[in-house]
Amino acid sequence: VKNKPVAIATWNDGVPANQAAWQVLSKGGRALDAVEAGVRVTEDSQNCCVGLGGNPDRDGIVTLDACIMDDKFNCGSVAALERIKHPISVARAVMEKTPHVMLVGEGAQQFAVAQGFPLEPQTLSADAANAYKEWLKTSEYKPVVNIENSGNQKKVGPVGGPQNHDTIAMLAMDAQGNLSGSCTTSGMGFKMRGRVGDSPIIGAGLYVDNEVGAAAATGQGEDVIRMVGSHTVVELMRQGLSPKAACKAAVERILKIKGDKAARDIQVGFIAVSSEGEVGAFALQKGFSYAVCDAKDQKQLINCEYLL
Ligand code: SD4
Repeated sequence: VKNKPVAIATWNDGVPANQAAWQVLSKGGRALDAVEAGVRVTEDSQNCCVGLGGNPDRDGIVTLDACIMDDKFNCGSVAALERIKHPISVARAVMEKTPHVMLVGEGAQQFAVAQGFPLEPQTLSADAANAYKEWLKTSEYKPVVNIENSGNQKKVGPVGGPQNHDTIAMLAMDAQGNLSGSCTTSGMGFKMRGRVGDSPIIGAGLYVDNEVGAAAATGQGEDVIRMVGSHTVVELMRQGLSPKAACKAAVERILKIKGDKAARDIQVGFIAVSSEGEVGAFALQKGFSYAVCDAKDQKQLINCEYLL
């Protein structure tokens, strides 16, 4: 018997996001609608590191990445999108209303505006403005391991932003047993202008194969891209691994590629759900939390197991 409906999302922000997803899932709605509605909550919250409230690039401009994938291999993505509040919904519009999978930069913004998304002012949230001011003192790009213990948000990071991660990824299975996933981020703070991470890359930040399962990533995007993280997790599940074991094996691969020493400077976390509705996750380092929501309990927040 499948455990459905179910939603799993990254970090502490996954809890309120899951609850918005649950509004859709508990009424028999589609997983696709649930994962969009869920992460829109996080994109909306100005004091969080996702969406327009997130940290800017090193030129002081917030650029957003997002992608979405449904149960039929339909997918849509935007990268380096500026001044649009809900990149996840633009990604969905790319999926549903264009012949393409991915739009970037100016073209993505043009498309969003043509679709009726309001163009927001180019400003920084108070937290991001402070963080940027601090960062300018050294202007050193040095990402720090993402940490967020449940119930105890540590103010760590290159510049002490409100939380030192900037992504939410969500996977859901609906009452029909279909899977979908979403991922949205402002990317690594103080990145080079034009830098795109794993989050909007189908296969890296997110992958869904309805017959096998779905996976998503958070953490150092460059290291997720080079081993095509989320697709790797799904393929490991296809070989029979449980969601947690598949996430762990993918993290082990990152450790092998990076080597012991360099791996200590990064964080990567994967979440996964199987086609049976079993959920699991694994992280490289301590401090990754994820949220699970099902009929039993809609507010589970779990400190993820880790390798190092
Ligand atoms: C990126 N994967 O842009 C994102 C960052 C992230 O929590 O997940 N932060 O590389």
